[in-house]
Amino acid sequence: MMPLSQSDLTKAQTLFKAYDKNGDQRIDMEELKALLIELGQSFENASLTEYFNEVDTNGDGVLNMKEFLVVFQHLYSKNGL
Ligand SMILES: [Ca+2]
Ligand SMILES: [Ca+2]
Repeated sequence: MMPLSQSDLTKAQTLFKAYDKNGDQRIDMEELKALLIELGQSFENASLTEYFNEVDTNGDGVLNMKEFLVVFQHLYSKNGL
């Protein structure tokens, strides 16, 4: 994993807030799905679940900011967002 620059961190936080539709400071599966679709990533539902479980490292069923940063890095390394 490459370290995130301050501007990447800001970008990640902006995305996080924009897609945290219910404002609970967590990204759930539906919110992640909306984000990925918006960014043009296509996921089969099964692989989305698999992916979500993979990045949800503490297993509480939602992504906190720290967990979301991993998603951000995956997106970043794929598309250079
Ligand atoms: Ca949320
Ligand atoms: Ca989690």
